[in-house]
Amino acid sequence: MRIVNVTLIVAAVVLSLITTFVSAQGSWKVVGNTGVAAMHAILVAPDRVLIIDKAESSDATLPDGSIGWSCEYHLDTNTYRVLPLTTNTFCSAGAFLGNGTFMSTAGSTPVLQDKINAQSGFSGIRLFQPCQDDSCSWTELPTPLSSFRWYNAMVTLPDGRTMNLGGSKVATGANSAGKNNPTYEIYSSSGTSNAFPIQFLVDTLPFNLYPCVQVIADGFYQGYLFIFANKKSVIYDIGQNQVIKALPDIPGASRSYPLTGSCALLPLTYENNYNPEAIICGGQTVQSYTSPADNTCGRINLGDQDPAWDMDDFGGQGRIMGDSVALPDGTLVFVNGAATGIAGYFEGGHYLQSDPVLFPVAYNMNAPKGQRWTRYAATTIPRLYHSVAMLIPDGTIWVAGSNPNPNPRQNVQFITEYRAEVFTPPYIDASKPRITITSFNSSAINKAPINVKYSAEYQVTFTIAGGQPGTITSSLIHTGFKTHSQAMSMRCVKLLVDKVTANADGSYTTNVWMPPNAFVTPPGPQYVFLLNDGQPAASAVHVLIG
Ligand SMILES: *[C@@H]1O[C@H](CO)[C@@H](O)[C@H](O)[C@H]1NC(C)=O
Ligand SMILES: *[C@@H]1O[C@H](CO)[C@@H](O)[C@H](O)[C@H]1NC(C)=O
Ligand SMILES: [Cu+2]
Repeated sequence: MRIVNVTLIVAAVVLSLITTFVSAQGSWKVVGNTGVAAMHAILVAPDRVLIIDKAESSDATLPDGSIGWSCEYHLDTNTYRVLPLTTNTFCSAGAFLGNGTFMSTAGSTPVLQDKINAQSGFSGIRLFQPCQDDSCSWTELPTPLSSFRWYNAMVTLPDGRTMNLGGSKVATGANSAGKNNPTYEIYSSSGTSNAFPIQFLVDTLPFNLYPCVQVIADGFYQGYLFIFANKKSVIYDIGQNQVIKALPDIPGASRSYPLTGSCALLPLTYENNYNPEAIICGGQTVQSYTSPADNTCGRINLGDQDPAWDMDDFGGQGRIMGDSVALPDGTLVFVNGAATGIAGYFEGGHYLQSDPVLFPVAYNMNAPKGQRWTRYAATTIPRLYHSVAMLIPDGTIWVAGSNPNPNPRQNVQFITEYRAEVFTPPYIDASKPRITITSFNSSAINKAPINVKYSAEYQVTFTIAGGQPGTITSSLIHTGFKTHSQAMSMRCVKLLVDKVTANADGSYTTNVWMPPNAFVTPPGPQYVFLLNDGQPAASAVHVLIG
């Protein structure tokens, strides 16, 4: 028995050394400190991430000595600026309005403690108008949501309004009929509209918090919404407030809080007329802190009249609370999360999740099944409940957060994590020349967004140090509002690129075509990436489409 064990251990060690060697792709670096725990985050300028925590203690102090629970993290200097708020943003949602103003909604109970004075955020609406200096701050609206929401979802709609979906009326470990808020509401410039009932959020109890909602780009159901929670999904018409089609249940685990999987739209491309496909990965079968996480993904083609789930594994590793990140080369990376347990805070003397999964996996949607996954290099920092990850304009992935402690803690197994890291995927290769975009349709590249229109063509000029351009590709990306393993409004659209011409000054010019309409990607701030032989340019161009 003992000999067998030793043999097994030796074999396991050798195997893991081989795996590490073969799979060491990409690299990790700790870059700074986020000030507040990064429970929610969104890119608001090429060099700025807006971070929203809940009202809780931290080192992020405002000039008056009080503690703030939101800040703007500066990617260029890796420093942060604390932003005052007056309502509790605990487990809230966010989306850009089509005009470029960011909107945060919902939250939780008042928090009144030393240096913190947070009012109830359950029906809060907060606006943030991004800026390029340090002048912008939150505006909290006097006219709130029509009802209380916690763990709600938001999405930017094709007409530029934002939709708010579901949630519970109180904070809870799992939803129930008495706590549920099975409604949605749409914010218009004249204030919030009424809430409409949605039976789907009754049918998906108790695991329907942070539902997934995506605008369908093209095909049979163009312009309708794909809404997913628990194991169920529907194609929904918010114009008529009705289900257009009920889709089959996803096989295997439940996928919504606290059995949290990750839901994303796969990259769209002009090459197949923006055929929309969604993917949902990981989750949990039982609401238990000792249960192994699910190692499956379901992919569904929403371009079909009868969409059906196509199952695959999740890169060989069960994972709960993974964060999805759409890269400009069309791969989808999943990072963060745990191999055991469920989402939630430390309770009853134990963490609700354990066995952090430290390596990202990349999904290539165009590879044959069985060859779609690549395992990337691991970090050393666990990123459990309440962590985030997002693509930033230099093509790397910014990773922050992790706080499974109801009150921030440092001397525990899974600390409240303030360190921000950057993961550099292997497509950034220091041995290959990298391109730098120098102008966009004759405008200099600024931090402020350049206005672009659907269906229009734009000139992009770039330089390339010590090399010739190879195959130039481009994509338009909304990097998403990231929270609780959700990537709200995240979108990646591969753009048509014309041939490259060499200029007399040694630079090069090509033209990129914006997508045809707001179903392919709703209006708002996004980034145009340009890639040379699959390697993204030194920085993407900030645009406001629509
Ligand atoms: C965008 O629209 C919202 C809602 O009407 C408004 O409050 C905000 O000021 C607008 N932002 C800009 C930049 O016009
Ligand atoms: C691109 O810039 C030119 C002038 O530099 C302008 O005439 C043209 O309208 C712009 N294209 C678009 C689609 O805005
Ligand atoms: Cu939460």
